[in-house]
Amino acid sequence: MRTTVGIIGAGPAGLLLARLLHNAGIDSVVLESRDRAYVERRQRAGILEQGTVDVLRAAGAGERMDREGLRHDGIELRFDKRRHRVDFPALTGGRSVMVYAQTEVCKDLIALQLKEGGPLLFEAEALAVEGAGTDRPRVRFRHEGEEDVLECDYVVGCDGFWGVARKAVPAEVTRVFERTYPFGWLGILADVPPSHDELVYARHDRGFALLSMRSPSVSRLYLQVPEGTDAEEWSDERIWDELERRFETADDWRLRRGPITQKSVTPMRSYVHEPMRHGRLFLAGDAAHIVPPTGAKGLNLAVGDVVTFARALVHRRETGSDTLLDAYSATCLRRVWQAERFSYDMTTLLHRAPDATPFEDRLQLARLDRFASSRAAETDLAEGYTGFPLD
Ligand code: RFL
Ligand code: PHB
Repeated sequence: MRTTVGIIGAGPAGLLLARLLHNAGIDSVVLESRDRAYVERRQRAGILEQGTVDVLRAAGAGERMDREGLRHDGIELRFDKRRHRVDFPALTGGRSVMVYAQTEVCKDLIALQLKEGGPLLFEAEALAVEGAGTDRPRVRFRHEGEEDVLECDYVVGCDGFWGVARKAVPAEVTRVFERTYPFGWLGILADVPPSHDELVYARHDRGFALLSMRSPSVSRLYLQVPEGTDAEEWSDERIWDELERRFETADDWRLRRGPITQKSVTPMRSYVHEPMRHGRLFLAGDAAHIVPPTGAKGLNLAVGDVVTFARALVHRRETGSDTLLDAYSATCLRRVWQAERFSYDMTTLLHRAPDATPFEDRLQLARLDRFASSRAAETDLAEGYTGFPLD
């Protein structure tokens, strides 16, 4: 098999890249190790930045998002039983975010790719990227029990944190920057209308809690839990009781309970692999970097990376110049590090470390109180949350 761009992974990064290349008349093949149902059901992100929404629309993948997605103009910060709303458009000159689940973004992009785009092979596992430093990189993969080779002009590793593409970057040119956190998130989906019309980020002495949603009738909620927690240790009643405690307010706000349909625990990590390119191998999305989910940045960063790659390749086709491809890693990393900073700040602002001292607790409350008293502090948060520009 031969193609211009070999794409490993059909998460948001790989699927959107295939779509952007198709629209530019550049052929690609996508290899995805899992089956279609698995990819379409994997519960993850829920928030799309303004820039991501614009990219999906321009790519012709925004039709259902515009019908079913929920535009959100703010979030609520909850601490000390107080509530403070951050108004995004007022602070950022009109920017907002969209609640539209990653599962739905993937479903829309898969349907488009199968209908109009190049090959998208499910249950096709990349085994290794070879010849990244040459003009003819190859992906060795296994599909339907047979080993095969995909020969490419470029390979883009969109295969997530556990993928194989990153391994093809030689250790001597690689630098990894990493931080793990001593807690994780227990996430649930529940068949109950969201208890608030915007997301609620709550800081509590017992730990962080987040109220999010998937639709007007489905709630998505998260609880900070100790690292290594087994979701089965948490009965439904225990989850609701704990959420109720952490979201408690001084007014008459009430948490609605309903049947829990899914339950899982996610570890938290910050991770950056530099550089994001080696020869003709490019890394995009979680394959190159991870942020803790508190800032809702992971999917949006993946989108930024593949837009940057697609632009650079189109530029090369139009001008013969490699300048933008050569700048790929540095261009992406600037934005990545801003998202790393923002996600780290949001995480340390809202979570309670197991060894937190009373001094640190007070500092957290003081940091939160700044948002309620300083427009400059609020503006910084609103700019970070609604997203850093692609350019
Ligand atoms: P993905 O989605 O992990 O997709 C990688 C794909 O590659 C496949 N793969 C392989 N295919 C072939 N051969 C191999 N050897 C392969 N190895 C792996 C995998 O099966 C998979 O299909 O990476 P991508 O595309 O870079 O997308 C990144 C996002 O998924 C991720 O950053 C976000 O989900 C992070 N995230 C959030 N991001 C946001 O922007 N907003 C949010 O609100 C948000 N909330 C979240 C999140 C992540 C969470 N978890 C579970 C980590 C909430 C949670 C709880
Ligand atoms: C989600 O809805 O899954 C979600 C929303 C906001 C976050 C993280 C996850 O910060």
